[in-house]
Amino acid sequence: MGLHANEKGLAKCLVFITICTLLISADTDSKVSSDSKSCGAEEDGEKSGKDCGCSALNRQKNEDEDVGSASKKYTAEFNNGNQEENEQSATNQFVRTNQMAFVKGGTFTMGTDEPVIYADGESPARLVTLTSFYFDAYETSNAEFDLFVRKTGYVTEAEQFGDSFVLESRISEEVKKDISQAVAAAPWWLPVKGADWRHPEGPDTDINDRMDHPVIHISWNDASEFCRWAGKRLPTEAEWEYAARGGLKGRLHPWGNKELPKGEHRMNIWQGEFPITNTAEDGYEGTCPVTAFAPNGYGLYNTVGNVWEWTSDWWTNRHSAEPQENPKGPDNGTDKVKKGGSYMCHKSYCYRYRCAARSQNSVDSSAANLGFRCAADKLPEGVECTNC
Ligand SMILES: [Ca+2]
Ligand SMILES: [Ca+2]
Repeated sequence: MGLHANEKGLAKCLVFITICTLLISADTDSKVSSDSKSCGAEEDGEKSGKDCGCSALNRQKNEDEDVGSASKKYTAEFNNGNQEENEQSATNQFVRTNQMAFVKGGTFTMGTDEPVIYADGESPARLVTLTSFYFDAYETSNAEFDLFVRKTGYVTEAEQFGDSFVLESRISEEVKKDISQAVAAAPWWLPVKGADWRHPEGPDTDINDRMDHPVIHISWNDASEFCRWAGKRLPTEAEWEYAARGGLKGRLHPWGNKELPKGEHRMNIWQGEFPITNTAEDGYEGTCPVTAFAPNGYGLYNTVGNVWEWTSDWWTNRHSAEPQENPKGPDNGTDKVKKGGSYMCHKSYCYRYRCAARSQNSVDSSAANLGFRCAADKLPEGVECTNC
């Protein structure tokens, strides 16, 4: 029961009006209000500090739910030890993308003294010294996550909660008509029942033709569990940023300062008017294969853009300007830091596809633009090093 062209136009107008209304009304919310103030701190008066809803997707706390308990993390089948059949059926038809690059330690300037989104804690610039580490060359793909699930029976938090956030324009009309709530500060996000890593836009979608795309709808807890299984760990924020900078000093992006060097797209972000039109000039409306676009100086693909990537650090937006060695973030907190921005980022709403940019979510949050990659102190057995 599709909408006619005129109705579609009307629907778009209504969506836009609703968004404007909600954005204005969201100013009464203290969090959004403080973010909005950051817009005033921008040098060029662009709208880039508007909250894109990046951090608005935290799950509501429900004391009655015990989703995170260990017994629920793995299917009953696996809890009962019946895993042989699943391991045998593990698919080998996809080229493994679990390679890691050796990132030689050193001292770099983390953050920036020219923050674009001040409230995110992008400043101050501080000298950080890191020990050498290994870093996944690619975002974790659906194929890699599928292997993990087949071998362990792991059940993600989105599957346990029964829903996850999806961009409104990517949801089918059929699924959309059953959704009544939205995120006040970011109404283009809708909670979709049955959306999870296997069903990225809801129960009527699948990943069959996206096995080489990054796995999405992955919570911080899920990502940590995967990395541990792979003999790896999540990177610290400092490691992520050092790796993403690829050896360049003080640049906006992993390749330099220009968003389109020589007119060439170097990452998967949003072109057009967010969230109404997505022209996909970079070739991708949603996620792209983890191998797409040129790598940075350290041989790392899609650090900025494509999907946000979890780090191990708890969130704070206050940092000391003093030099630090192997910083790991605050001892505790409510949210974890994510880096890199995603295919939904546009300069007008979410100018966060910069090395120094950052955002946060709670550990059980998941969304259609949130993934991860792992780091390691030692190269795990069976993992190829791309530059050793
Ligand atoms: Ca794109
Ligand atoms: Ca990324």
